[in-house]
Amino acid sequence: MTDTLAPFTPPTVPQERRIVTAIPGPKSLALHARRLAVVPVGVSSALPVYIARAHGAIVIDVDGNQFIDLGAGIGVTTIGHTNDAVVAAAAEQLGELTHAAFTITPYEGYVRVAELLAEHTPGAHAKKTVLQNSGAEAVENGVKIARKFTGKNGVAVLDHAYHGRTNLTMAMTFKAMPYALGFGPFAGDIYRAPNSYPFHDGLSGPDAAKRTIAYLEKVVGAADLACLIVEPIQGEGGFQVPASGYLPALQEWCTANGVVFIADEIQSGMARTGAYFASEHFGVVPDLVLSAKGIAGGLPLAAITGRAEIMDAAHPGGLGGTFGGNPVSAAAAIAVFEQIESQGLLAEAKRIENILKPALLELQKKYDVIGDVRGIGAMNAIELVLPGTHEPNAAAVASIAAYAGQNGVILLTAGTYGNVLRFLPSLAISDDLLREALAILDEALAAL
Ligand code: PLZ
Repeated sequence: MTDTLAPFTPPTVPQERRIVTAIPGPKSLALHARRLAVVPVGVSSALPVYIARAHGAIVIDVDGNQFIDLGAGIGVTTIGHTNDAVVAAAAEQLGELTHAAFTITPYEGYVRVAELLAEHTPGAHAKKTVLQNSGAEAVENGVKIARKFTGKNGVAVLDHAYHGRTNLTMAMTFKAMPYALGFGPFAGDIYRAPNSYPFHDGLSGPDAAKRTIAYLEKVVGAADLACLIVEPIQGEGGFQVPASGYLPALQEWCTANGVVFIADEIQSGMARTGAYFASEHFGVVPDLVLSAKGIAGGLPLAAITGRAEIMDAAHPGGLGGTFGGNPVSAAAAIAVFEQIESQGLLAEAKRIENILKPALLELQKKYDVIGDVRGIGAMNAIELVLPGTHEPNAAAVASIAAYAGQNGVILLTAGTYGNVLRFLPSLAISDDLLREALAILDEALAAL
């Protein structure tokens, strides 16, 4: 064993699109054949090109194809793939302390992440944070804490919500296929209420909130509700941006009725929308904020951050987990916060919106399959319809996503009806790469 580590030099990844084989290429096809023998079909891949490395906004597959990544690993590598500062912080931490189990012997990184979240989540009140490994675990723990604090059981969620794949979170997620079908029995005491979906319901924020609240009061009643959990901008469900005034009205009702108001910011948070958390755009200060995905630049980490008095409701030993707040993930998260500040990354989300939004609105004028353009910052989407209607057009979405993949652009779909294309590029994407990807989208629309 040597006592010094060789300095780690990340491989260079030119920030350009380059397709050199059929998609998938021969090496990807060979890997796919191996995978089919040992990985169950339940785990599927939208674009089965096998990725070798990535940096910034470009991923390279094993055949040497370079893709413009508009998905960022489902909104995870928000500050860019293999961000240098994240890689350096994680590499250094890996050699110092890889694991200790915070519930056995604590370490500073966990505490520092909690301090940073207290500072950057909405509201100036005293806050505390529990760290976990995945978004679904953050949701699970948010619900646990809200139940313990209120002494109540009911959990309210919204139509089109996505909260995860564990038993509780499957029950909280709207879309049964593929997330829940056949995987029951499911957790009880979950109540689903209509959301605000301006393109389809045409309701003002206050009217949509009135409908949500009336529903919750009738089907369960605030006296039995521990929490209401909302995604400020819905993710998997289709990037629904609620009408103005909707979320504040829900929050007000929660506060007046002893219901913990939880923002699932797992997809919308951590600089994605040009604010640390999307709640800020809507003027709400959630009791609990859930983060994951973008928080650690690609390493697994999730957090439940909330009002100190709510977070302290759980008794000592009531919260935890072996890996939660792992030192390497925590070091990466600290680097992510540092990068957001030092590189002014919140403004980068706005820069992306300023290119994406007008371009998508132009495409909407050109192609009548685009029913709606919506989103904030680097979290935008188009909803595809049968022309002249509000009926979902999943076939068009599938064919556009496939065309994009064939032409070197990773483009994610979403939506309860599979008829939404979402744009979640990393904040590191250049104007030129973004415009190039939009040109491919234009071609894909023309080819329909
Ligand atoms: N809440 C708002 O977006 C994860 C799911 C990908 P985990 N979304 C991507 C898939 O097909 O499994 C998500 C989310 C919101 C919770 C979650 C769950 O986060 O880290 O996937 O558990």
